Amino acid sequence: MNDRFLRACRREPVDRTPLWIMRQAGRYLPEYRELRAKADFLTVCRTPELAAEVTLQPLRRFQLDASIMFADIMTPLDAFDIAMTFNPGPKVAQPIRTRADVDRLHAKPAEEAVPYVAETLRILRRELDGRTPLIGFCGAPFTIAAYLVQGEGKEGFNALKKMMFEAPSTLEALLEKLTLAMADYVRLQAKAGAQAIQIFDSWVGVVSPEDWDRYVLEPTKALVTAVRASGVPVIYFANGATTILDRVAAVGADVYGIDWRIPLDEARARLGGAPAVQGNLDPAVLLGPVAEIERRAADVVRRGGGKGHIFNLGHGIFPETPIESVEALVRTVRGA
Ligand code: 1CP
Repeated sequence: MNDRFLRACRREPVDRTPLWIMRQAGRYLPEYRELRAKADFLTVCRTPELAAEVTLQPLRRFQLDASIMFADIMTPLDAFDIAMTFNPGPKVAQPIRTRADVDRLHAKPAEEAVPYVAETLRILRRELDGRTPLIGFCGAPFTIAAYLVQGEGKEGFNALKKMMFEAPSTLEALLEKLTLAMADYVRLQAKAGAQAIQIFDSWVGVVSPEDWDRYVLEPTKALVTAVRASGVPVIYFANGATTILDRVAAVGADVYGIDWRIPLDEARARLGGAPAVQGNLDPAVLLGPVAEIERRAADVVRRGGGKGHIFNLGHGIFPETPIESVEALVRTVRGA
């Protein structure tokens, strides 16, 4: 059984630094593109056999130390019956803009809304058979709210910011509902076999420290607490939040995902030294030559300091990444 990743989450000694790649299943893989030519994105997410197949694709090519179930951060919003399309990112048919919009949201239990996610996880545990641990995930309340209010991924998220300053209690009410729904969703995942949960806060970098304190800290902490109560370690990835890492550390995660905008050893010091870290190679390095990939990846391994470090990119892998770059990366991290 390969348990390097789980041992690193717990800061136990490992024989070498474990490695997985954010968005490791997806568009940079020709076999993913081939499957997607036959089935649209939501169909893949909602069909357990297809979602499990896509999850396993990168494992067949690369010697990675963790698998992450295939879904999207917007998947659990099926509990609220929120209509959306993907092109390629999520687009919400009717963005949430008013107090009445928030009050209308009633979540079904995750078990009823997204049984296919639980089934995907059960298939994967069986298929993986201990080859790698299986990671489940969800979006952080703030990042999900950003998509719901803005309606899509957009630089700055001004519609969300407008709500923040114009109607703070509306945003707080939305965050509260999302926190409960995500907690229910991660409990379902842990019960179905997820061995760790990563919380993606991809857009939290847009907030000021004052707004972090008011809108991000409590909902995130509550979600982290819910994950830990279900018995699995939690990774919190706060993208773009390197300037407020002291605040980030207060959410109480087991592992902190670090983007590439800060040296990893510095990040660990700013987090107070204790927790495990995950990261943090700039994903764009994989668009460069092999020699540079090797040099930069080895530097990340060195700064990670071995114990309590999980190697990853500082954000998701780009769709245009050459396969040979990923091969060079995996070779370097395994041999370093
Ligand atoms: O066309 C396609 O095939 C769809 C592209 C795609 C894929 C492959 C989307 C739409 N989502 C996914 C899968 C996905 N999304 C995974 C599983 C893959 C893996 O990690 O192996 C995960 C973990 C996510 C999570 C996700 N979705 C995040 C958080 C991670 C991050 O990169 O910050 C975010 C922000 C999203 C939103 C989203 N969904 C899809 C896209 C292209 C995006 C981001 C861009 C946007 O908002 O427009």
